[in-house]
Amino acid sequence: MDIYSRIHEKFSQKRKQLAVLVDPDKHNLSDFEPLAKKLGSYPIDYFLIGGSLLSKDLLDECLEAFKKHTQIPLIIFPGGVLQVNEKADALLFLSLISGRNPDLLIGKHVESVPYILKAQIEPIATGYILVDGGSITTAQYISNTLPVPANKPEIAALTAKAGEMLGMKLIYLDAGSGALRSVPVEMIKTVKKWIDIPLIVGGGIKTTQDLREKLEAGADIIVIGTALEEGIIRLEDVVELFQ
Ligand code: 1GP
Repeated sequence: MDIYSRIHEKFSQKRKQLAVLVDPDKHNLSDFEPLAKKLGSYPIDYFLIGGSLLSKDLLDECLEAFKKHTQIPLIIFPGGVLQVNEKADALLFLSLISGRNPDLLIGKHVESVPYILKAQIEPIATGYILVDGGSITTAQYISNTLPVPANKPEIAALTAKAGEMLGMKLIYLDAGSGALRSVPVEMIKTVKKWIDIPLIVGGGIKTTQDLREKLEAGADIIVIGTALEEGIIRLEDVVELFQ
């Protein structure tokens, strides 16, 4: 079964899904094997691997270790064309629909086609909406776009609906990695009312209480990275919310 079918099947069954973000840039080469073994022992639905800016060129080694030590699907969360890699199972084919940067709406996609075909990985069309999380994140800076203001849920909802109408298969509301404030519950509830496709929420989630509120508000898939990496939240407590 392809990865999107798997996502959609669980979504149809109203089962909440957990994706753990692994940013290769935040680790050293020797970290990957033990990290993959450790994380791979938990009931995680997907690994999202990538980042807005990779300064160390360790994506390939990271994917290699996770592929070797886990059965959990590996989905690339790309910051650019160079992050297409055949060791992954799928790739979020992100269109930054909250922004007005044509390169991130279609330009990079055109450039990446030969690499995706060669790598034979599944592109999953995703409407990516950056939400203001209280500070400028790497994603905002690198994408050179304005995020949706946190107190404007209706902008996020219409943007998400437009993405769905354009044929996108997922909507991702992201406050950006390490955001000061996560996506507001009110915005999740509003977006959820407007769309019929799975909703991913991530960025700045630091407590299980916050995570639970996101799930209750309507998030179908939660992405968490920084709080796990920094030991602010325990993976044991996170996975419990998805059982
Ligand atoms: C970032 O949504 C992801 O794009 C995860 O964010 O690292 O803040 O958990 P965190």
